[in-house]
Amino acid sequence: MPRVRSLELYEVWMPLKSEFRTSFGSTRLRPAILVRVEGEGGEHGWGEVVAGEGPWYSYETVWTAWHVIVDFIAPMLGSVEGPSDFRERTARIRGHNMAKAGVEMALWDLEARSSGRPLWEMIGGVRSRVSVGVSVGIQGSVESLLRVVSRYLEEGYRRIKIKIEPGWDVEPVKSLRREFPDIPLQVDANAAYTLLDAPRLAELDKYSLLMIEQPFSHDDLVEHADFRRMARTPICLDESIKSLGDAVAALRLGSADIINIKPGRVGGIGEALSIHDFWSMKAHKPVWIGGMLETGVGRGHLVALATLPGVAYPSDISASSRYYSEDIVDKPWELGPDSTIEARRDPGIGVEVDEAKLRKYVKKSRKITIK
Ligand code: OSB
Ligand code: MG
Repeated sequence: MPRVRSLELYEVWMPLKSEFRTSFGSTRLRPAILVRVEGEGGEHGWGEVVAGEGPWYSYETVWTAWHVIVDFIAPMLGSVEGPSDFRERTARIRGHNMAKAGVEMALWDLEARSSGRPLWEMIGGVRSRVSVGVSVGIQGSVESLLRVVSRYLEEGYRRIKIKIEPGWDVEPVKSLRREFPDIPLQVDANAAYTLLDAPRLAELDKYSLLMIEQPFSHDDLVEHADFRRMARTPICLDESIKSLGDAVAALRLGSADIINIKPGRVGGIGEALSIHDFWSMKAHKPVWIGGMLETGVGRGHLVALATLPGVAYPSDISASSRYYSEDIVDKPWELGPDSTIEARRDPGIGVEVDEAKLRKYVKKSRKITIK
């Protein structure tokens, strides 16, 4: 990888087509930090910080990420030789995985673009089309849920994931199953339950779900292991897996069948690859790639990861148009045949930021020279 000579940050606020509600909160305007790195020879790379506006999904926010990147990560960048030694060089910074990941992803894109290769090929991807599904927020009524889901099915999405919380779980799943008996269906609780809810969650066993995602606390492995012995539906961890170490512990404890890998949550593509290799190749269990309402930049990194051999369930990577009327990249991600998205052959993540569009949504920007 060429030496990095500058780092640019763009704080963008992207209006969502409709409100996205989960058990931890609701979003209408999605913030993100787009990260651009430039190499000595003028080559560049893009990454995205997926922290939200409040510390709800994780403790990070766009503001903590901005601070950590500007004051701690940028000063360390001078000694980074490539994406693979980024983690080691920034190891003194505890946590702040989303801040680290945004910069690390930009380095991967820079490395791939500089060598003229698609990122997905460079990281060991094995397919040029990835299987995707759509994540549906909590709705005001079962009728509106059925309407929204049928619209996505008509658009071509096959796998449906719905967000659940206490009071919005068995009923919506039962109604969806009645209307659509055969669709691949799964639920995501975003840590909204405790073991006291186990009997209610076990009722979901009747509806042949692909998996239940993160029913218990954001940092729990023990309750998940206990519940896994009480129910038949496979357990998938999202929030609880923040590093390879967490995946190793989850295997040892028997906390999960499946892992949803998000590069932002685990500190970057390097750590995502380690978790993928461990869970799929050592533990022989499936993974898939999760999403955080990314713009076209983050989405490009997700598509690259979804081409990995161990990805065995549809990933949460819908088309740009699922969330945004206008994406900030030149070629918005589109849904292809059989509920797939194509991993482009162009260098890096395969898309470029459209500066005119970016300008419309930027609230703050900053350029830092790397010494
Ligand atoms: O838990 O997977 C999650 C969005 C924001 C925060 C957490 C999650 C999600 C999603 C949406 O489920 C996935 C996507 O389509 O980007
Ligand atoms: Mg989740």
